[in-house]
Amino acid sequence: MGPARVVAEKIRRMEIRGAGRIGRAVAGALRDEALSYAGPASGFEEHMYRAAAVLLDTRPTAVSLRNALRYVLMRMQGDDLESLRDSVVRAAEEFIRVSREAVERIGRIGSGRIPKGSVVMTHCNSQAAISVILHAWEQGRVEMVINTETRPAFQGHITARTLASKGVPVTMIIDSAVRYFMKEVDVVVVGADTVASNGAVINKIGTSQIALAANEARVPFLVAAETYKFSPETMIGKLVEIEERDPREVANPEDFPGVRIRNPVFDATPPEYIDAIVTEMGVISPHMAYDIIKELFGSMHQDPLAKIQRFANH
Ligand code: RI2
Repeated sequence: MGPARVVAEKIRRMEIRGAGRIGRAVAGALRDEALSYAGPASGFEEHMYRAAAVLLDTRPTAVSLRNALRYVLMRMQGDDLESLRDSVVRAAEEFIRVSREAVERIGRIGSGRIPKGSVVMTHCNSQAAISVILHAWEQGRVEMVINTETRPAFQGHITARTLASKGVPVTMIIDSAVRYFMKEVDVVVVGADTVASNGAVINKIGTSQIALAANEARVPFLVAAETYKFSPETMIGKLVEIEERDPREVANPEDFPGVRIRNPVFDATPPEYIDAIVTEMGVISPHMAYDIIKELFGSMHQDPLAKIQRFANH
């Protein structure tokens, strides 16, 4: 099995998860495919598009996956095998480096938005949100973090352990206790899988309910998102597909005869409920999402995704 298939399987099984990690893993898989390719130069581009198609078909919601593929394949160029391969390796490594730096920068920028002595609520497991919280913690701004366990995959457990290992006081709650605790919260910080051009944020299921509860209690709601989580597709009216995973992640259907179990894993929080999105380029209002996408993707002459999809369909 080639590197792309191995990584695709891990992403599908959620062994590799989290929008940023998925993007970096995808870029790394393309780099490894390029390095292990042993055919003629004339077959290199097709080989890379086929590898990208294998990766594309894993998780549909997080645009970081598609933007990582775009980033690398847009930069694929050369007259011979060596230069083609070099261009892919260079682009993939650049994406990985830029992505890591973005998470760090978001932490530094976002921490300024956490008032001193804050109780911070977070949901699921977001490296970008954790970066904000840890930078704020180092600056003495965080009194406590309340985090949700995040059913059904319990990624909140990772968040709780990560924060506790850094000495941050953490209280873990069940997802449905969010409104009960909101009166104790000063600010909510969550991550994003995709930011749509209208400023809506698609993140782990339950995020929109937290935003509603925060709005009701007048608690600021911040999203930490690298700019490669902004979706160019949504500029032309495409809706973000919400992944629905195996119901057995929720409960064993055999224990519930006659019951349909559903497991959507993301939801959309409308821009009206979001106070700010912290990106590595700065803090923006969700209503500026369109401008960011236009700036980043407006000059894209040909979207490599269309070509990847052709290989995915064959
Ligand atoms: P970072 C995760 O999705 C969560 O929804 C999280 O908020 C988001 O990705 C962003 O995570 P999943 O892959 O990129 O766990 O900030 O379904 O780490």
